[in-house]
This record gives sequence, C-alpha cells and structure tokens, in this order.
Amino acid sequence: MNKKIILSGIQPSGELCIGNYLGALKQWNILQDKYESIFLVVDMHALTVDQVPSDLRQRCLSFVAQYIACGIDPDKSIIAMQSHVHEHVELMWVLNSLCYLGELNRMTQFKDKSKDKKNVNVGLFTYPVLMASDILLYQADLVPVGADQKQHLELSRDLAIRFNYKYSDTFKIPEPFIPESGARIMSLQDPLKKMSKSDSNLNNIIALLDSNAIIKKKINRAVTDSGSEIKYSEDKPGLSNLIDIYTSLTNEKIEDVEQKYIGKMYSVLKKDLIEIIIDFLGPIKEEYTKIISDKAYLAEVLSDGSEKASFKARRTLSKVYRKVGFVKK
Ligand code: AQP
Repeated sequence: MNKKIILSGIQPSGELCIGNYLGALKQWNILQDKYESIFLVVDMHALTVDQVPSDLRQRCLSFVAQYIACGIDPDKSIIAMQSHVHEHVELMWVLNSLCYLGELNRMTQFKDKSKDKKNVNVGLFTYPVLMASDILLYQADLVPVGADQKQHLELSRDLAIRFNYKYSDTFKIPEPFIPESGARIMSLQDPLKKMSKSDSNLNNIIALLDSNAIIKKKINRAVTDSGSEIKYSEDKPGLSNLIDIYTSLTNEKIEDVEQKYIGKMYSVLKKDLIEIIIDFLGPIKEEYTKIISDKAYLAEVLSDGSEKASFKARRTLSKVYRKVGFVKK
C-alpha cells in the first residue's frame, strides 16, 4: 500500500528557533519514518519580508543544514528549496483565481504581520495561497504545523474542495497535524505573543544555534510572573511557557514537573531549563557545523530533492492545467 504523504515547510527568515523546532521539526522527525515526506525551505515566502539577497542565500543553505542536523534524513525525506520547483507559483496563479479577497482579509497572521507597516506588499497578503499551492501540489494527506498555521491550512482545504467541486476530483484534502505539546511556544519577553524566528528582539527567542552563554542569559532574563508557586496556569503565561518548553524537550508531563518543583523557586526551574536546552541543542549544533561546511553535500541534497519534488509537482500541475482548459504544449 502507498504511504500517506506529509508536506511541511519553513520560511528562511530570521533564525530557526526552539518554537520552530517544537512546533515543526520535532514532528517532522517522527513523521518521516511513517510517511512519504516532503520538507521545503520556502524561500519564495521569505520574499514577503525585506531581505538582503546575500543573507537570504546563506540562510537558505543554513536552514537545510539545520533541518538535517535536527534529524531530517535526506535518504528518507525529500528536502527541497521551494524556488527550485517552479510549479509552486504556477499552481498558485490558478488558486488565486479561486480565492476570495474576503478569505485572505480574515487571515490573522496577515493582520499581525501588516499591523504596524506603512506599505504592505501583496505577497504578504497572498502568502496563504502560495502555501495552499505548496501543499496541494504534492497531494499531501497531512500537514504538520504549529497552531499559528491552522487557519492557513483551512484555506488550503477550502481551495482544494472548491477546485474539486468546480472541475472534478483533483486534489487530496489535507489534514492538519498539530502536536499536543509545543504547538505554540511563546516569546520569552512577551509571553502573550508567539515566539517568532524573525523577531527583531533576539531576547524573545532561543535560536537553535545560540551559544550556551546566550541561552543562559536569555532564559535568566525570561519574563516570569508574580507569585512564587511553580504552577502551569493561564494567569502565569511566562512561567507556563517555560514549563511548555521544559516538558516538550523532556517529554515529561506538566503535572510531574509541577510536582518536582513544589516549594522551589522560579530560579531553580530556570537553572534546570537552561541545562535541558543546552544539552538538547549541543549535538544539533555540532552536527550543523559539520554539515554547513560541506557545500558539495548540501548541493547534492538539494539537487536530488528538487528533482524528486519536481517530478511529483509536474504530475499534479499538468492535471490541473488540463482540467482548467489550458491547451497541451
Ligand atoms: N512559536 C511557535 N510555536 C510552535 N510552532 C511554531 N512555528 C512557528 N512559530 C512557532 C511553526 O514553525 C513553522 C515555521 O514556519 P514559517 O516560518 O513558514 O511560519 P511562521 O509561523 O511565520 O514562523 P515564525 O517563526 O513566526 O517565522 P517568522 O518570524 O519568520 O514569520 C510552522 O510550522 C509554524 O507553525
């Protein structure tokens, strides 16, 4: 029997952080053993925010190396650069023509990201349509995403259903796969907003490549709440976020962690959390250093990945072009 397909991607903006790991990469790692997996560096999405070209190029390669260092295995999964597979934007155009302005206006991520901007580019607005194209192109059954991306995935489903209804069955309807823990890691300084890799305040995030000294400084500075009891609750968002990171990295239960720290101060929990993060990221950083220096290996992974991805993408796109009425080349 054919394996089910999973598809996910991260845009190469900012620095990959522990939120991205817990919300995405950790799940990818587990899922790649069970599913046919395609993991993209979605570089075209990254253009929706201002980029320095040389930095973007470097970051794209760095992200591929970090994917592999986090356990994504190019022998099991397809790792590809979105811009290497031109079918993404071609399908996006078809989906654009099916998507309503009102649907995109409702996207909370667009509202958040455009909030304080003077000039908002159209790419930021149509980002969810490109994401739908990323997913539908590969006939993905399952899309592992953090809770923040759920609304985008719903749009992908709606567009697939709409296309299938209008032109006949073409796309699989993708299901979200949202992890139980780590789905929404919050900012260290402002625990009411999510941790984001391109946050301009680097104290808000733990980057996967942060040095041990920086990790220590950031966790020590992380906002905790008034009171002294180590308890996971809504009125203690800062502390609860630290417990979330703790339990997601150790796979311990929240109640067990609360129990362990009865009568102990916040500083004790922070000290242990620093150790947990350092121990966890150590081997990833070591592996990363090896991979990033082997440019030939990275080029080979990407060339192999884009060849396999393009093969699948072409199959879907030619079906779509035929159904919408384009003349065959
Ligand atoms: N705080 C988070 N907690 C759990 N999961 C998260 N993800 C992002 N932030 C958290 C998941 O990581 C993947 C990143 O994909 P993306 O870069 O395409 O999207 P994003 O949601 O815009 O991520 P960031 O970190 O907020 O990036 P920037 O700051 O560049 O916009 C997704 O699977 C997401 O759910």
